[in-house]
Amino acid sequence: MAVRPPGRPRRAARRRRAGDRVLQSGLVRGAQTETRQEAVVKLTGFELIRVAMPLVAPFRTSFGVEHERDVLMVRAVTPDAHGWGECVAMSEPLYSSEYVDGAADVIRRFLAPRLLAAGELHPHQVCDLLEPMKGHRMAKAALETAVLDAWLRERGESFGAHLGAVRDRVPAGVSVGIMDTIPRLLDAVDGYLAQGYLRIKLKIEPGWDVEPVRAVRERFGDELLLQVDANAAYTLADAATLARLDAFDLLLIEQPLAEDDLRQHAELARLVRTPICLDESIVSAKVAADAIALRATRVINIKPGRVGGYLEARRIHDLCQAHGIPVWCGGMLETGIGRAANVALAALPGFSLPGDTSASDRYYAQDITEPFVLGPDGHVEVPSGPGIGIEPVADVLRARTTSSQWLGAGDLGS
Ligand code: NPQ
Ligand code: MG
Repeated sequence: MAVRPPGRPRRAARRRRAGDRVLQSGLVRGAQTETRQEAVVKLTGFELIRVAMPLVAPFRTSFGVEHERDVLMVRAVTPDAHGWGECVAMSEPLYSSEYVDGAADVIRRFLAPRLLAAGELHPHQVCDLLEPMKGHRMAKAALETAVLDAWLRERGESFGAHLGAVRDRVPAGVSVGIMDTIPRLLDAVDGYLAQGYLRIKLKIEPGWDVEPVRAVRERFGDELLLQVDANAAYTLADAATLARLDAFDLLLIEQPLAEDDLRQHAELARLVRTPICLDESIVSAKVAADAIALRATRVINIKPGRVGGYLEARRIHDLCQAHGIPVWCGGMLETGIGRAANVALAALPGFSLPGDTSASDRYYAQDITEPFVLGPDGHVEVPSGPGIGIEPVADVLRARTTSSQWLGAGDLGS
């Protein structure tokens, strides 16, 4: 398979991306409707807000058990608007190398000052301005999303419209944690199916794989859309165990091996029939192109935070579309702020599988925004208002905030 590197996209993508650079709006919508001034935002500063969100139930994965989500919110402030970005880093570096204190630190010391020093900027310039600083994609994504949201709110355009959404609602799947016993797992899955979820994802680890999958398949039947997620808990030496999952007609096995095991995933793909889907490994469009070329992945889980933002997420979507690779939108236990943007992304045409775009009450008894609800048909609605289309509820945000800090454009150099 000939794979086009992301540095050299098709002509249509190249045109779109060149337009991404600066002043896209003016070029795409007719320059007469918009002056240069209106195509940029002027940043007054950023507010970093730490929020403690208790989970409705402990969530166990192969890397640990979570009881509470420790969330870093970024609020970008301009003279006329503000915008929100939710950082998906966890409190400990268990999913990937990033963690929330580290993200807050790199934003405060290195990333926010670069954006504030730029004065006026177009949101599509954020990525290039932060590019000299290596890594820290989740931190960069939160900043870029906040700036993009502020810019879109100033223009009255929705996140979905800007990204290229083609649907006003998206099918919802749910991620089911590792349980103590199989009967408890069956009860949990039964409850989610009763609520209307259209696809079940079981978290697996060595010792909790073939039997739980068999039990769920036997109890709920062949029609159930079922997949598993190992969060990198296996090695190639486990190929025979993973091949036993072939008997259960899974949609995919998500991230069986380590983040940097691209070649070994390609090897594993030759030993199992179930499609492999990468999550942790796909940290950029460049790696996505490599993984496709190596045949290490047949499906990709796109998480905007993991890849440095929604614009890079869209590039991966475009790349996958060009290569016939189905994508779906992952989740990082986002509050309504991050969920709103994810749901807009999931409305792009290449998202052909249900995502981990569950309703708010999957994770939180009280979300920080008006809750996302699961429609009776198992779909979640894409917000249509300006920007991400939703705001925190002031009282809830206040009650859940554990600390906040203002990073002002005027404070640079101190
Ligand atoms: C995944 N998410 O697809 C992840 C990983 C994950 C919905 O399965 C706190 C913060 C706990 C982030 C647990 C889902 C988490 C987390 C799991 C992310 O791999
Ligand atoms: Mg995953």
